[in-house]
Amino acid sequence: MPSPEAVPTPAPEAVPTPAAATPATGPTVPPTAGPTSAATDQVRVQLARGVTDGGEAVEPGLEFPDTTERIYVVVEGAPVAVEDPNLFAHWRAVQVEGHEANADLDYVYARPGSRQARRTARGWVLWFDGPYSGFAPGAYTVELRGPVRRTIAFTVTPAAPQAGGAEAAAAARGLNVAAAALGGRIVSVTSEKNDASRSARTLIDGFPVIIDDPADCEPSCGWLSRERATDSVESHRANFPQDIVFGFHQGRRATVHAVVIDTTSFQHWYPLPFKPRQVEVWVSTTGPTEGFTRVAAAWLPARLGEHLIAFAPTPAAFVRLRVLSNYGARAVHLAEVKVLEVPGGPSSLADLPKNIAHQALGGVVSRWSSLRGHRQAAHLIDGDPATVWVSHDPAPVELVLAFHGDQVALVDRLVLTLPDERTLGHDESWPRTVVVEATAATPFEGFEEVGRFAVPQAAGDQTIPVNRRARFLRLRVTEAAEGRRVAIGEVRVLEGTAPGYTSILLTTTQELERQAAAVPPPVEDPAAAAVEQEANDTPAQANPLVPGRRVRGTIDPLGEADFFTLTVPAPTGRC
Ligand SMILES: [Ca+2]
Ligand SMILES: [Ca+2]
Repeated sequence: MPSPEAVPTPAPEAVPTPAAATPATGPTVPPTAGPTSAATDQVRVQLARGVTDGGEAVEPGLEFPDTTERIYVVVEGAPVAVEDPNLFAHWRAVQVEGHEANADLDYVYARPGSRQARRTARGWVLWFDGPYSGFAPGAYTVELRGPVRRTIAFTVTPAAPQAGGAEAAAAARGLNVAAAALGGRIVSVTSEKNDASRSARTLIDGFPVIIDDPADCEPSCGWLSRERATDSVESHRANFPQDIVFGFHQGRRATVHAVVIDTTSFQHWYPLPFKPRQVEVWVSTTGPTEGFTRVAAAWLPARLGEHLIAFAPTPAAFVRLRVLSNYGARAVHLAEVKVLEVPGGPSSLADLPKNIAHQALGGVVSRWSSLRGHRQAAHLIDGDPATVWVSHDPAPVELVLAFHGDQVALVDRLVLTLPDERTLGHDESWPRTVVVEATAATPFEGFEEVGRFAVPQAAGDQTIPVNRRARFLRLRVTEAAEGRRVAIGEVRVLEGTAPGYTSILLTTTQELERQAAAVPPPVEDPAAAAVEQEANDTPAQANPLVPGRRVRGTIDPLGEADFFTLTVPAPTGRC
């Protein structure tokens, strides 16, 4: 649970305000069509946020903020002022965030001894505490059945602004100072399912999920809170708030202006009911458990993907994300959280060498010439020197690296981490001579040599100066111990700085998408490409493939299979 620190009063504009009260005289809702008895016409029914001991509605209305914890149906007048009126209320979510249309929520009976109804001097009061998710925004009805037959429609409106969607998040700019690859860290969390694949740590590793087995959500599945203790609504709500506190590189302050929350799940794991509904962002410049002020409150629609919570630029040494509710599941799940520094001004990370090859910062190994089984190329850029890439073949072997959105980056230097000698297999060795090349074109063309380097033969970091702009960087290991495979623990590419140069990490996803869309499609030479001939849906109908000639096919309808055939001549000599 959160520490019992002094919590500042929420900003007035974010405090839920009750909806305007309906006048307390006259029927709130006209009786539904159909025959009604004279006695029923004397009945008054109101919805309200409260009720007095005497049975009078408090703050009656037909519109309630989504912070409302209970809604009352206040029924006054004959014939309900009897011991057991056989009256019941059917609560329904007509069109409500996080629910199917017309979802049944609850039936409440007005009977002596009911936990959700009581008799008053004026009639009966029935109430509903909402589903686990609470009263999420949307349109509801409550239908009274029995001696009083009414359908009352009411709405629930958000008390806080709606978070921006995926497009707004894609346009948000700023270094993600919470990213572990940029020195960010989890300072504290009120609960986590485990300290590995479902920990708060997985919120800052750069990906919604990281899996190494398509059937299992490991090793990074996003943060999962503890589960509610029991399945009562009270127990569910007692599981909140859940707080995660983020800190930055070397405990520094940053001026921040947005938090991006990614609710993506792995396959069907942790579906929408696990996602947060109401959240708040708090910042502190004094300590991880004190001095927090709230800078934003928002509600998140029940959708997978990124949500943006923007706020006025504010200095922060600690950012606390507070989850006030979810969409009803027994725990809360989040995949990734970014805290964005205000761009354009002095950066808290100005002096931090940024490893733009790191997979969490958009780096990729776009080509490799040789790979030994499970010693993946991704091991080169995962930030962990202990995970090692090993080539399948002896030198020469080569790798091509690319950076965030295939942008041209100013590369200051390249750092190879040579694995500890004791961890090398008997047939593995360090690179001895490497050639570094750069291109602004494609992973296949335009490479110019940056230099040829003798790699000092010692475990640990070996630095190679580059000082060159590159869209793709090729590392050719031209020499290693004879007959042995090449092993490298990590390749870091450190971004340079220069007047007029802006870090490629500041380019937004939206800008990358626009740049990609602006690239004209390649001009097709009709003579250079064959077009598939339908039907080719079975091996017997397979189209021939001609070496050196492209073929264009269409998958239509989705899910169909197209077959092609290739003739491989028999070997003519000894292998
Ligand atoms: Ca993650
Ligand atoms: Ca590694």
